Amino acid sequence: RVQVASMTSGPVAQVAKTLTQDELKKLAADKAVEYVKSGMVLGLGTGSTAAFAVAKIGELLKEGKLTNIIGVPTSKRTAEQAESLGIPLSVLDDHPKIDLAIDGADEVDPDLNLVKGRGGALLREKMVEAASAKFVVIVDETKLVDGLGGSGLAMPVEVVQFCWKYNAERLKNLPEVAGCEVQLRMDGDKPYVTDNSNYIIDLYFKDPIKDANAAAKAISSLEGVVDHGLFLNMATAVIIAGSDGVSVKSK
Ligand code: ABF
Repeated sequence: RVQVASMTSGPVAQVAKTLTQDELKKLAADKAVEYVKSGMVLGLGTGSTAAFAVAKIGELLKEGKLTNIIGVPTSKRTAEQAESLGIPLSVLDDHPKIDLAIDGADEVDPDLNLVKGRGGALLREKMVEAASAKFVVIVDETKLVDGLGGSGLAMPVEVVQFCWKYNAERLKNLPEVAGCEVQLRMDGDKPYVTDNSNYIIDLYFKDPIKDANAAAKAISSLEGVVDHGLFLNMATAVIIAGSDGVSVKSK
């Protein structure tokens, strides 16, 4: 739980309000949905924070406060949630231009570069968000890092199933990610399989990645790598909910 202090008027009285991480995620999501206008084609993100945004869009549609929205989901999970809320859905084949995408992230650096994909949906997220005129990221303040890879948590790489061990070894040996540990993502006692029938190899760093652009390029250059969780220069704005309230950072 995170302490949020709000000032009352009069003598210096401070009312401390305690918000859960979920409440912070919802604050960021609701703020992002303020950017949504009727008639927009929307990229719908994946993950617990994005789910709050999808829920809010569904609510506004139901109340008639938003109309003519088309959602392009970034995962099967999000498609199911959106469908259950009555949000009309489409795909990039039919709507290649998206007005606004809203999605969470795992790490945000000071230049608004991101690590995404711990939820396993990185490929569709990247495709949809790259096709979006605006990409608004929603996070609670625990996602802020000084350098990508710095949280010590996984940076995912989606690979084809064929000879994944060979590719895990090649990833580990790339000088651009020197020192990282690699691990096949599991789902119980079986490998985790993405919506695109691929595997995920998670990279763990002891220190932030020195040159994220060089790392992204080197990882992408390996045959059999489908995509990776480095989302560089993609975010238009990042909405951060934290102990000081909600702030919006944009480039
Ligand atoms: C998606 O959801 C992913 O890119 C990221 O891995 C994850 C963040 O999840 P949460 O919002 O649940 O922390 O945005």
